[in-house]
Amino acid sequence: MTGTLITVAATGAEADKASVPALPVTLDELAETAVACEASGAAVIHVHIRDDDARPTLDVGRLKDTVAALRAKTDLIVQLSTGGAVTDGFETRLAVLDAAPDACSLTCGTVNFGDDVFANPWGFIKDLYQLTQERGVVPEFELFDLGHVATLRRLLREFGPPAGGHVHCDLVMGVPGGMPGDVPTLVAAVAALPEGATWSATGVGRTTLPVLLGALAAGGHLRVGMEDTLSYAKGRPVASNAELVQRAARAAELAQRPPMNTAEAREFLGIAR
Ligand code: KMH
Ligand code: ZN
Repeated sequence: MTGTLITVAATGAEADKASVPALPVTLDELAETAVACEASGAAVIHVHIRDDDARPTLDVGRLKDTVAALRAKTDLIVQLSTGGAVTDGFETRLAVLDAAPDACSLTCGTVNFGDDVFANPWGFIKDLYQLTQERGVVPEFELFDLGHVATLRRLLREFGPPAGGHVHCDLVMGVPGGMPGDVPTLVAAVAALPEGATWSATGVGRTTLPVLLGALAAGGHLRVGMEDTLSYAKGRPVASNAELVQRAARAAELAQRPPMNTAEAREFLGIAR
């Protein structure tokens, strides 16, 4: 049994700064969050950025500045979102790799996303996957539904292993329209993964704790953060990403699988520094 890889998804594309003042939206806020989360046990940061009006953007210049700032201030693995917001087009999402991150998310299928649709058709998925291979950016396969595992298997069959050589997935559970965030579904999704794949799980909203505890019990890794969770407990808003990382780290310690440090995480994911 290995230690626990903790990823912090600090901002996301959906929450509104006016309603969630603790959300990190500027580069300074993000860097400050990143430093606190690394000190609390995170090894990976999953990054969405915002523009000057705190709206989601995939502007490549800003993404480059973000990668540089996070590298200057932390040793965290910088994983840029290629999912962006539901309104982002495919070309814009492919261009995220121009910012040369260590890693990126790669969602393995379309999913209903509340009242919206998060579009990931096969043509886009395979173009993005091949680009990660060309650029040496390590993908994390985001699975919002069980059917996404079939597409992951197809990618590996048709195009071979990812950059870094290791398949690591993230089960994104509890999105309205995706797979539910409960233990039976978690067990079914893990059983469907390709041989040798490792996985993290994240439960959105009120599925946060069942998914966190189920993932630890089943030998998985954790993604936490304000992209997915805005209530720490009933009636108590999340005060910072760091407190979510601290709670995950405490649970991992309790499970006797303490958080991996960044060097261990790089080795685990096949990411060179
Ligand atoms: N914001 C969602 C539409 C990712 O980062 O790759 C997509 C998302 C997945 O957050
Ligand atoms: Zn994301």
